[in-house]
Amino acid sequence: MKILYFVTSNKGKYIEAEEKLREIKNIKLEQKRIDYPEIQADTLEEVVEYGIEYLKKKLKKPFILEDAGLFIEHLNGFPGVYSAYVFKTIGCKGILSLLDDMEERNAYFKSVIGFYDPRTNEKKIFKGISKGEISFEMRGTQGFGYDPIFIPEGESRTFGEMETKEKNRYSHRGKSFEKLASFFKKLKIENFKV
Ligand code: ITT
Repeated sequence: MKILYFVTSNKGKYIEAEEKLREIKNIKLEQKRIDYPEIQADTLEEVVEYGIEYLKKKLKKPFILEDAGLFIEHLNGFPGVYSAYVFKTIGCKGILSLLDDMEERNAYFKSVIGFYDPRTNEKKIFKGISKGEISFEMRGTQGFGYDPIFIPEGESRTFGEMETKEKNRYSHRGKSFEKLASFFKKLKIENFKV
């Protein structure tokens, strides 16, 4: 069994990722709480690239990190790369107030995963997007972050009203981790040296 570190402070992310990678029998995902600088940048990709460069000097085993954000069309993509700060300051209620009773509520979540293997210097980026809309009120107690106000396309429930497995079927993270899982399936496990 090979260990793959997931560097994140967010237990909810780890639970969702673990559900997606569980079928890869030879890999065990392990949450690692190490602070890394989340730089102020224009894209999630830049945040992830910087995080890899910082962490590769500290970790001796293969690792992943992930940056995600909520992009609201009517607010020109806000909070986007500022999603964590905005969540800490105004939260879901603040977002609902900004949108007021606006009918135009399209939004999407994006997830960017960075994978790095220090033994081979291999670096990979995997992305996933989930389109949907912002609800008119908070609904549900499952998940984390903006889940109670995001309704994915083709659903009437928010992510906050879904079990992990169901959220993963629609979510940005479900999609990016699906790509990571396919990458591991193709990679001969003997070559995944740890
Ligand atoms: P890390 O330690 O992995 O960085 P984080 O919670 O700070 O954990 P991000 O910076 O990637 O994660 O997330 C930015 C914000 O978006 C943060 O407030 C999250 O709660 C929120 N968010 C990310 N993914 C989400 C999801 O699937 N559902 C709801 N909110 C999400």
